[in-house]
Amino acid sequence: MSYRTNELGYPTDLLSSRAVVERGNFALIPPKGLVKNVLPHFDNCEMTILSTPKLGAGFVDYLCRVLPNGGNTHGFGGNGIQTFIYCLEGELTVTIGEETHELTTGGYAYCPPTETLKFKNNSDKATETFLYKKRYQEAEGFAPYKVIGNTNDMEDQNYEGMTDVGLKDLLPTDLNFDMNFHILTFHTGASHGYIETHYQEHGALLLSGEGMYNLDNHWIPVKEGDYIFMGAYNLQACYSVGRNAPLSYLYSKDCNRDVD
Ligand code: UGY
Ligand code: MN
Repeated sequence: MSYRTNELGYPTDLLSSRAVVERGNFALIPPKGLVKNVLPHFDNCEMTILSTPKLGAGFVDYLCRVLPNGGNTHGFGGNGIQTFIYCLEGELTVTIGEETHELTTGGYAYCPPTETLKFKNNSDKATETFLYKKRYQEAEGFAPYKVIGNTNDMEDQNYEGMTDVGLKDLLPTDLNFDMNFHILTFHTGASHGYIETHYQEHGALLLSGEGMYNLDNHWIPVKEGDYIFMGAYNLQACYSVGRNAPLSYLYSKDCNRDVD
């Protein structure tokens, strides 16, 4: 059985869920309610679809558990679709164009819209990944390029002058890119300085910790493993209660482009 039961055999998670879905505005999706999907060309991969245009997002996020020998060797993205993969845990061999790269935990690869992203798990354990795709918004004179990195090798920068909030930019901040991935880390008691209200969208995966997130003026408890979609103009801010770890999340943000 893949769900928890009480002593009478009754499913304990049937009576309530922390999930909140306000289409086009925001969604909090805790791990309990997620389901696995089978998708073409993702062989031996357990796929979970998160944000999609049906929710109001201009991008698609997924969780992808790559079983040993599994992967996507056909190619994900391309033809105007840029892609990104983040290795949450484990090892993965990624190929973009002619070149191959080994990702370990914290490693990531950005694949420009002119190429496809291929990956394979050559290890003997499952590899947990987070995947993203979005149509690239062209701007004359600019073109994005492949980026490979590992967040464990990167220093936190002070976020908006706060010493207890750290920021990592995973992609270059130049105009060749129409989006970026970041990691924000709030130490115990730290918070945003104000409630953001902006046009840009986010898909955020909580990597560690716990806290309270203001989503459109609903203060919602959140913790490691939760996924949050924040649509355009969704009011947003959080603070960390960080009893065991800082509140840290990986998130995407569109940037550097005028409105169509
Ligand atoms: O970059 C951002 O907009 C980010 N500070 N938003 C967020 O954390 N909800
Ligand atoms: Mn924001």
